[in-house]
Amino acid sequence: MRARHGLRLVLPAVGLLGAGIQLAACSDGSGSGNGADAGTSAGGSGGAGGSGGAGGAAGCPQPLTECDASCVDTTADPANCGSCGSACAPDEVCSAGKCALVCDSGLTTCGKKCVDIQTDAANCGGCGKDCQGEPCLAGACSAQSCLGGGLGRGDCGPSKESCCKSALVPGGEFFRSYDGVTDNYKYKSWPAKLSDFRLDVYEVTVGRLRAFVEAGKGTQQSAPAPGAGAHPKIADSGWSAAWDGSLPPSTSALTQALKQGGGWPTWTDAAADNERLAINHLSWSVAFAFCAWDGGRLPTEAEWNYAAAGGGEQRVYPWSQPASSTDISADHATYDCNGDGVPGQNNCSPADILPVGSRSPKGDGRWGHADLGGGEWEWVLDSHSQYPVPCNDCANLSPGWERVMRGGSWIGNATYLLCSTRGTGSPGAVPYATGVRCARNAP
Ligand SMILES: [Ca+2]
Ligand SMILES: [Ca+2]
Repeated sequence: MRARHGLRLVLPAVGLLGAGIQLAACSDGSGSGNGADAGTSAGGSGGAGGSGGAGGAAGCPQPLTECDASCVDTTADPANCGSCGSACAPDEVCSAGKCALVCDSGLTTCGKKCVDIQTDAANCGGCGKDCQGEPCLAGACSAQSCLGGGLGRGDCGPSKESCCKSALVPGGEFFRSYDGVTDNYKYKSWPAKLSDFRLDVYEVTVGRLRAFVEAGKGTQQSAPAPGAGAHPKIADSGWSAAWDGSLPPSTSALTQALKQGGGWPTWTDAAADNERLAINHLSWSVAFAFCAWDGGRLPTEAEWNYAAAGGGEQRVYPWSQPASSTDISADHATYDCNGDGVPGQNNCSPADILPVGSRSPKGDGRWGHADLGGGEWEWVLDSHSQYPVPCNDCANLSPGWERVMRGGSWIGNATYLLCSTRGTGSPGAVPYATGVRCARNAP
């Protein structure tokens, strides 16, 4: 509650009007400090704590190099071979950063480029086989956590597809925490502009997190490299070495944390019946480390809100059609302990936690994302404070605040599932109805 009290002190008047201060009790059941606060921190003027994005000034994502305002691969681009402007002769290729008549051993000639088809996402397993935003690992398009498929990795949703499937979210403009219809969210106070990005269709499953745990990740010894998991257009948004200590000291401590608390953890020490359930009891730090390891990153709060609201459609719920529809039922989402068909706060049990995508396609968002409303709360990158204004690919990275989670959960009521609702928790906590969904950079 410390953050909220501090927050109330800095809220500008427009925030009070727009958000209609509503300090919801932590009745969602997702753990201490995890109550959705329904926009309490949505500030209006970008005062203390705001940290806008750099808006494209942060350069090219690794390993690309900026040459004449374009991002190029200087190891393979015959027009910029080894360095910007170093063009190869017409009959030469660019192999490992050097002009040559033939590609080096181990590389494949794709057009005029020498590429490693084991790892090149535009030529994965063969020339022209584009991974459409997924990484290329061992010649196959797949995020790390779904490599090889199997339970909770290759069998998600109604069509039993890759649990790592991601969908493109076309950039645009919208208003954060606005739907024009529901209480607290009728004011266009917080505009935002976003670039294209990709967002995983499903919440991270137990099966996917198991791949992470089995790889020895998520501990202090295996902390992400500084800068890992950064948003490509937001400076200093990657992992900080200062956070290493917030990770569990060992794998056994990590798995113990996944099981602690008063709720119903989905993690099991051995792969069993839960692999397709969303992982919960997840700390923000482990969620960040997971997404970075998986070739992605945490979505920013603006990105998450944008995907849920259908961008400029400003949907009330992710599935709302028309956008102003307040229709919600057990067909759309798991919430209010309805997963076993018997809803209500007196009827909650582990049977109410269903596999990811169980309410698809009826509950999907505009771009096909499942469980944006309900399922588990989802951590995002941002600190929980005022919304940054202006917001061009922005995130609030202020240290010392709690972190934001969005979307409500299987146990909470419908209010928490509104696209506009914000929740919060301290980064080291393991709130028992909170997991994560990873974002990825657009190709
Ligand atoms: Ca129930
Ligand atoms: Ca969710």
